[in-house]
Amino acid sequence: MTDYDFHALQARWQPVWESLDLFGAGRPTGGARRYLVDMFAYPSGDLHMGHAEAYAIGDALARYWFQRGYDVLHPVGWDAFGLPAENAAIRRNQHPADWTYANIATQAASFRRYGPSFDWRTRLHTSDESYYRWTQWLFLRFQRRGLAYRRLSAVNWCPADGTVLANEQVIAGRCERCDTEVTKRDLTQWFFKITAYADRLLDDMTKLEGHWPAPVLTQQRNWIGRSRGAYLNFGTIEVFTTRPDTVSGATFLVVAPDSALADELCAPGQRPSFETYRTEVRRKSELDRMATDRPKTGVFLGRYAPHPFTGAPVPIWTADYVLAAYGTGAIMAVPAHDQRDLDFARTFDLPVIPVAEDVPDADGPARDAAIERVIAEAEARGVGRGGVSYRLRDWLLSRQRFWGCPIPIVHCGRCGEVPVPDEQLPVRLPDLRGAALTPAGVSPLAAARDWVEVPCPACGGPAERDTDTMDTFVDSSWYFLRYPNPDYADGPFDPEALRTWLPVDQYVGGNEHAILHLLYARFFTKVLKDLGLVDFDEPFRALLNQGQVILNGAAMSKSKGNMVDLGEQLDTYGVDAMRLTMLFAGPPEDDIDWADVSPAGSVRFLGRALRLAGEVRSAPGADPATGDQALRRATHRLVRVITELIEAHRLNVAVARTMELVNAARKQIDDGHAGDPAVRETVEAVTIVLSLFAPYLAEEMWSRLGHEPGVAHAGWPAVDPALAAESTVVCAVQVNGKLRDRIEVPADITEADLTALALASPAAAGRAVTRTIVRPPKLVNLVVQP
Ligand code: ANZ
Ligand code: ZN
Repeated sequence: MTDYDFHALQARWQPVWESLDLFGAGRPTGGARRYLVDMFAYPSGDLHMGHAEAYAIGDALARYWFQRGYDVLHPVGWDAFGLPAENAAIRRNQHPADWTYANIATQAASFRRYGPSFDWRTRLHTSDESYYRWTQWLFLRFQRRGLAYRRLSAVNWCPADGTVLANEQVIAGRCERCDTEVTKRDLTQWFFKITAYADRLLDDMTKLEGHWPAPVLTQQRNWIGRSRGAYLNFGTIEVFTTRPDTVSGATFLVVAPDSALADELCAPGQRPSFETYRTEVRRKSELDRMATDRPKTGVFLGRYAPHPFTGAPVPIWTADYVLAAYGTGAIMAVPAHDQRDLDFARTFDLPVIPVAEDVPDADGPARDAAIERVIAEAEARGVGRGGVSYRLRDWLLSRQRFWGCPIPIVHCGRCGEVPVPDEQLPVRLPDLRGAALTPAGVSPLAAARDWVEVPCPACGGPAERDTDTMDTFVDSSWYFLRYPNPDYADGPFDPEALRTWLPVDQYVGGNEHAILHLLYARFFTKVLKDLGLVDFDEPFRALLNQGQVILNGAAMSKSKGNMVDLGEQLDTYGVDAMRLTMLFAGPPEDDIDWADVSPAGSVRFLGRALRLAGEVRSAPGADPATGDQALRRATHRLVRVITELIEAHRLNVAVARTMELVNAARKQIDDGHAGDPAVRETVEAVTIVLSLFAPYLAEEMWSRLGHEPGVAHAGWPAVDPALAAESTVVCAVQVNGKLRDRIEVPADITEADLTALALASPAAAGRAVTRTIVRPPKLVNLVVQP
């Protein structure tokens, strides 16, 4: 019934495409440009279903831009450093580099089969020396500006694995790998001072409004968490409160148990119970501590502080529901207004005093006025000030792990932290193998003594390299800047190429990156702007979050054993049917349940489309104007609609409309009109539209239609507005109020188009029109000099 052999098509066209170098963007023509970035892949194993979906979406958009004649940059690269690769390699007794580059080779081969419109010259791997050299260079620019600094910090610690864990590796308070309860440990760590950019990260989001998914913007706002309120002094203890208007109801203070303040304040008699409590608290995750429904626990510290307005002694407690890292790490408790404070007061029998001039919590304006009054009074008395607090913390970037970018700092007993000079970059990873890679409490790099011990770059004395590596989110915070010229040797990115391509017009990726990666990339861009290295302050103009591919309502995971293997699916249904299924399943943002879709149905549809191409009997270039007008109107209307749908990223509906086009052509052929040039027009339009969704098949159709290979650049089908109009109406053309002509116009014609048509009509010929009165679509009155 069909001769659709997708394996044969893939084998035929893949080498042709490679030889034609269809998507090289190295040579922009000077026309309008579009830069599309798919979030780059993490090389753990082969490509999976999630990649197939994301890249089908990104590629459809990139190919659309190619067809519209833009200069398009659609790059490819790998986020190649990182902990999962390191762990997987250690488990397999392999070196992380060997494991990672083997996976990259596998994924690259899979990409070539999948056929995205990548410019392979952009290819980069963040673990290459030629890349991480510049990650280090950038780190040093941040450090010089005071935006990278070191301080003691409590980190997640897995006692069983003897290693520090990233927050993402702590699942419900336990180590993701061995399920041991995670504790806190104090280590000196590197941080990026992202908090210095909190306001700009928040305020610049107005530029992204309407171009980024609203939930992502909301999540970023909440993550940054700017609260307005006041800092009030209870003696030497400063608290942050969003409700200074309730200060008269403050009956006790609570200090975070893991703060230095609690430790300082604790009276000698209370120390044993305080320390026992603190040990307990350190085992708990922040999330647990913040949960409102937990029974309240805490310890009296044996001290009092004076109330800022009355001077009355207020008892100081410590309790886990106050976090060290938010506000000042200390609160005034107002049990009459705050539920957690009330629960605590009831548990420990502390007084509850209603606020005198009781402000209804819900009455915004009255409350705001009361807040302003109290702030003014506190400022007048010198016991406080209005201020803001942020939930955002500085970005902890040190990792005590091997497979990452080494931190280019040397520690010297005499000179302190000394940056490695630029000309000595990159600081290469030491050549460690086998057991030396296994983390054991300190970074594995510390074991490479001949690597660690170096002369101080400043004084030449004995010194040691920093043995931490950087969080992989550092690598991914700037890769999109290097893509346009990944071989650039004079800096992290080529300023000329940057001017050509940046910022990114469309970023495509999963919403697991709604916060960290996207926030970090935005932060980097702003710092680079301040350093004068780029001239824009938002990296991604538009963002599309594709959904996930799930199965029977559940996320696919190795541990659940419900993975659908992409390779097997591609073997069974072919690349094009897989891509089409991904796009047709629903809006790009929605999850796709693989149990609900039909790749076999996609195969059948593609087979029907292919058959059309073999049946067209008119010659290439035949004038469709002589063909069936009803088919032409259907075609132009559908192409117009498909264009609008693609522009709006409603790819699933665009696929559905393409199916209608196929049906329309089919009917005309079945009615015996295979030689009608209008049929060719329709089938060519189908082919070009399908080149976005099913490129191998489209190339084959294009060839059967008698064209040279390279359907990717055939050019988007031109829409004739008259044919594409939903319907036409007859418009009266009057001259000085008298009917002179009737013209057929699209029912939805614009005022400008109708004016132009009327002025070109015979009724206007040779007359000096002084004014036009246009009532689209039915009436035009031309006012002329008598
Ligand atoms: C007194 C008060 C009365 C408060 C009241 C709230 C309601 P957001 O909006 O999230 O910024 N708080 C301050 N620092 C804290 C910390 N380190 N750990 C836990 N809670 C802390 O929350 C600000 C409010 O959270 C602050 O205002 C403080 O409690 C508490 F009717 O002060 B409030
Ligand atoms: Zn020195």
